[in-house]
Amino acid sequence: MSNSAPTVLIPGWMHDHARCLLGTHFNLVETPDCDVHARLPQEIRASIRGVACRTRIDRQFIDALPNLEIIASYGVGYDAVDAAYARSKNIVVTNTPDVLNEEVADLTLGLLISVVREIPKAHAFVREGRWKTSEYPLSRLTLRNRKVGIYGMGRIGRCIARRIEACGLPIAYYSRRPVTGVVYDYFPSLLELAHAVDVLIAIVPGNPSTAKTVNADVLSALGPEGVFINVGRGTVVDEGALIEALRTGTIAAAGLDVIADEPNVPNDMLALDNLTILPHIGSASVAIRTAMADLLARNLIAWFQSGTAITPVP
Ligand code: A2R
Repeated sequence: MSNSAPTVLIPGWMHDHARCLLGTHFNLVETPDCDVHARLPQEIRASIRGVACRTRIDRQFIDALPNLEIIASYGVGYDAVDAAYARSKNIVVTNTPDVLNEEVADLTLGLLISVVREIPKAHAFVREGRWKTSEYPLSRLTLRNRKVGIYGMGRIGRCIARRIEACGLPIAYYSRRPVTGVVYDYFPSLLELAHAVDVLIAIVPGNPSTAKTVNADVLSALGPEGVFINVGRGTVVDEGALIEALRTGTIAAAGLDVIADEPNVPNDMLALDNLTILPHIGSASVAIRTAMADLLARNLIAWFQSGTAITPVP
């Protein structure tokens, strides 16, 4: 790489496809973590104009890089990046939206059906050789005659809704404002939505405005036949309230692809028979993670070629 190429820092893990693509356009500096103050001398820090990351990026990190122009974050959720502080310093933040919409929606439908029809338990039943001696018990729950509420009718929420429509189920949603062109019933609060449905799917970003919004009141409104699915961010849920609701039958069952403190699953969650937990695999296929890596790298390339990023966050 020529000396005149911009320098891009990769703090911590990065997808190999992104690293290869970035290596053909930029001088790369790699560190094992975000402690750039301790890891890099001042002249190297001053040379860094871009960051490609999947780690927490806080004020201290941003302040350590005086000539930083762009932070390209891997994933659609960018709650790990202090985007407001970056904006205040005229640093662009990009994420990787859209390329993962259908993949996350596929996983959501799979998780919903798994929870309701007990697919993981039925699989374990066969594996354990129990089919030879007994029939698997009928599932207490069914998807039939349910109404599905979607908390967050954004890019992924709309892809989930299309799949729910194909299941023949009515849909309602809550976001802070009705979405133009979306025909499903709109509710102006999460609590009202929860009262009106018996499946609630959360697909909102993790940030202070959504923190612990799925709380005891919302779960109680969902009701004893209620099923809760979370494929957005774990911070959206009051996990203590969810555990209690599942333990006491306030709701019937839940499926989580995300928890608040990944990968540390609370023991109280693991003990619940009516909770299915996945290890945050919504977008986790080889093809889609490569597409996300590609978009991350193309954001940095576009920025340094034209001064405009492809997918800056709002
Ligand atoms: O409220 P709006 O009109 O901004 O609608 C967005 C909604 N949303 C909220 N709804 C209620 N209360 C809030 N405090 C709130 N904050 C955001 O979530 C919009 O309908 C939806 C987010 O849609 P998108 O920005 O298109 O995100 P996308 O690509 O669907 O991904 C959603 C999240 C990511 O942020 C990751 O955390 C996860 O899924 O992968």
